[in-house]
Amino acid sequence: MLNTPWSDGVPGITQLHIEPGESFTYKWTATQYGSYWYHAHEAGQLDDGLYGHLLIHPRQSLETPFSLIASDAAEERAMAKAAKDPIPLLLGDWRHIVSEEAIDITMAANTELSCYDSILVNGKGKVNCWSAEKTASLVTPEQRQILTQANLTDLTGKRYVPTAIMCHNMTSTDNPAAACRPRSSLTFSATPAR
Ligand SMILES: [Cu+2]
Repeated sequence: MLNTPWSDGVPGITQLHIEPGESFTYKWTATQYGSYWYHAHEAGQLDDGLYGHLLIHPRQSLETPFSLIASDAAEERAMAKAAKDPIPLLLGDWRHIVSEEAIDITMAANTELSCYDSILVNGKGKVNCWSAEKTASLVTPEQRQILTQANLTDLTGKRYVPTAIMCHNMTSTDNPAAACRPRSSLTFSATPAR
């Protein structure tokens, strides 16, 4: 983003928000070519799917190094074609709730919601929701023992150890209620990128 930081897309820092119904054209001089991704920097919009693949082609005149590693002309042509028309592979994770709901759950639970429902490959994925019975049938004897100690019978629907147990194990005072009491905290949403 050399000399064009206002197209780096951080609302409130390098540009104004793009309001609903508005559009904004990003213009910058690309100094590197290759495969990149674009993504939102506003609250949970990335979580909600605002990202995609961005391909910057090299100059036509740029010499490629393929001849140095190809064993014949056909292989060199194949490499040139792959560089020119790559097939993007974009992996993402996806929650079946919108980011605002995830933030509400995080605030209510006082712990980050680390649960995702699907893995997406180029925006497509599969939903595989196990029944409570199937989840229960997969609890190991070791997990069963931990659950029993806390007077519980099952892992959560997403095969998590229930919070009550985690709180119990976090305290040395053997007082789960004390370990789990709400603490005042500053919560903000951060989006990992790059
Ligand atoms: Cu970013």
